[in-house]
Amino acid sequence: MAKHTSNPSHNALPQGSGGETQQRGGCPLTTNHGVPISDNQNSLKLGTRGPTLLEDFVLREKIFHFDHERIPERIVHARGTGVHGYFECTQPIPELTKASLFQKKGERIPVFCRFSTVAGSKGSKDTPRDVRGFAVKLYTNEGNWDLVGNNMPVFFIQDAMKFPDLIHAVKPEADRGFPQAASAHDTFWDFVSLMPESTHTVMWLMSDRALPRSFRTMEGFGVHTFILVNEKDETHFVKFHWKPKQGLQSTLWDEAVKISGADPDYLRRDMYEAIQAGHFPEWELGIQVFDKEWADQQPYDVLDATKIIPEEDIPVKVIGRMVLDRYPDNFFAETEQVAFLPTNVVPGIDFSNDPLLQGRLFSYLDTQKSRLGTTNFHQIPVNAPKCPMHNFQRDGMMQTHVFKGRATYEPNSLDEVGEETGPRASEQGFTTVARHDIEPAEKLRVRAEAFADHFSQSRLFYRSQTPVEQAHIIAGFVFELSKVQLDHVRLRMLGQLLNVDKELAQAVADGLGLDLPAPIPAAKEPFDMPPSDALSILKRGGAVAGRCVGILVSDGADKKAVQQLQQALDKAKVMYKVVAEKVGGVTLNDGSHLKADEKIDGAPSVLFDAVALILTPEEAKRLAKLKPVQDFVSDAYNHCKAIAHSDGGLALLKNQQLQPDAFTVDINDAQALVSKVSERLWERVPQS
Ligand code: HDE
Repeated sequence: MAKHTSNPSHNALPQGSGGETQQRGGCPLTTNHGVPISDNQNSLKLGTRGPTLLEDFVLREKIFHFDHERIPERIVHARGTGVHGYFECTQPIPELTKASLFQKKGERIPVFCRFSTVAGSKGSKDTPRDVRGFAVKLYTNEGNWDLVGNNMPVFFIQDAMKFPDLIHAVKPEADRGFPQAASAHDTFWDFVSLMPESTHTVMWLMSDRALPRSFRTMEGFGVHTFILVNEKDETHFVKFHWKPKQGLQSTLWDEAVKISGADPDYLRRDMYEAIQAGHFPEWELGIQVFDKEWADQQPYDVLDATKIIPEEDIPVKVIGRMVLDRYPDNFFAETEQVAFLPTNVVPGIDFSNDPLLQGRLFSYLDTQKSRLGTTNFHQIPVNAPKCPMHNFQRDGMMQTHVFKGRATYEPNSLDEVGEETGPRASEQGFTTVARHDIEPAEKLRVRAEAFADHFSQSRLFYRSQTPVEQAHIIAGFVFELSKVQLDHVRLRMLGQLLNVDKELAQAVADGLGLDLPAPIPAAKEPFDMPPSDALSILKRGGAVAGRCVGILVSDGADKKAVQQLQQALDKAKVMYKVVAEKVGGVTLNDGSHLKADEKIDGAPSVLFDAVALILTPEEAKRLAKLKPVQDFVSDAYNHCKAIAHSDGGLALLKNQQLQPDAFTVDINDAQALVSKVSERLWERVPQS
């Protein structure tokens, strides 16, 4: 029999559920309708061992709600992590735009930012080779502006018409349901090898940009050309850039593969831990501004989303900064339910005629209705504007506003009898700017001639990379095409690569053990553009603060060395985790106890930017026999990371036949480790 507990008095109950989200300790447990519950352990049965009764509304409500906890995942970008923060205007640009967020230096507005992978399901890993979403909702005082971008400045296709085909090709193959979160399969390469316009973005996808070390070390791009409109209705074209203060950094493919086994949540955990530790990631918002006359002189079309504007041609002007400083309180309510809409623009920002952007303007509103189930998704707190919002839209599923009065239409004259009339459109409101550059034309289902050059910028990207990065791109192509089982697809892709760079195509063919086919004729002959350093990660580098070091310790490790290292890391704002054979920790040489954060096989060195090996020679000898210890050391070395070592640590390296070099430093020189935390010694491993 259920034990009877006395019900709390109704006066103590929280106010009706609507806004009540605080789960106070000790407050009465109730049903969704506010009825206090006395027993949350047992269902209502006939006798002690009899069948459960249908009348048990407490059980049925609980199970009913549980059964419906999931909502459809996003059709793309299903896996992501969101963070709150703020945007601050650092350089007002009233001459370019009337958008309120760019008018006053120092003015801050809240933002919500969601980072994502594209192809994988919600439960897939964080570190596949993939484009990353970089979507920012800026809650301005004239409505929400959503800058729904990616970590690559170009896209696979030029026209929205091809988006479902692209996504069908990259998602798990329709008959077999795999591979998950991977582009290394027949259908993806079949599609892109038939779509020369994809080549430029495929170059980015094969590069280290597709393997970010952290969401914090990625750039963000609005991709499309947008339009800025000032008070006088003058217009300028604009491209938006987010530049990370943390610098750029990626992982190696071998690391990414191992990370996905060790910690499938690597990127979201990294963001969570950095924010918990007070290392708030920051990006500068930059703009490339140009006018129609300039655009008309370029050898590519600025409305073509497969093209960049080299930063050497139009420098990026910094106008603001974004700081992310608060992890959501509730993943589902915020990160899962956030709905980004490229149609969310504010007065002062307008759309260009980019045919990919134009298609997106339909898609996002449409998808939110099917994903969130109601046209009232804008009322979900993370989606609601933080400025006043009034209109005559009413009712619908899950309506949470209780509108007063009977003014649900406009015009009305209800004020004449003393009633509220409701809101009115104002001249200050959003107006689509008149564009005089669009000539009257026929309706045509065509692709503009100016979109025809698919290879010049693919070549520009490849030739702007360092030799190390070029080697990674070649290895990326070789790996992916090795997973393709259709010979004709491999050959066709090699034929496309010949249009990009002959040496690249030859190296990929060599890696596959294939002869080069004849080139596939290009729609427009590519030409050479001057290399752009901004396209390389390694030419730009990363910052030390916010990185993470793994400190492997053994019993008897020198306390002074451990402390000195910890102090140096703290001073440089570098995070660290203590790793030991057992999670209980170790006894240091002064008899004190050092608790471990991780057990060695739960924290392989792929999870860290650099490592320290603080072991006694005796313990090093014993631990060298353990596979996770061997991997910890050899992976750190082969992934070209800095390694600080005690004598025992050095013995571990030698035991693995690893030669000391400029990036293996004495543990007593903690500063040497700190200075190398965001770098790699590429000479350690031959890159081809
Ligand atoms: Fe998206 N995209 N997309 N996309 N996209 C979605 O909207 C779509 C494109 C991007 O964290 C979906 O709410 C079409 C380019 C991000 O919630 C969907 C086309 C760029 C996110 C959709 C594109 C993006 C999405 C799925 C071609 C970079 C995640 C769920 C016309 C500029 C936002 C959703 C988040 C999400 C459609 C192309 C970025 C289906 C039709 C180009 C970052 O509406």
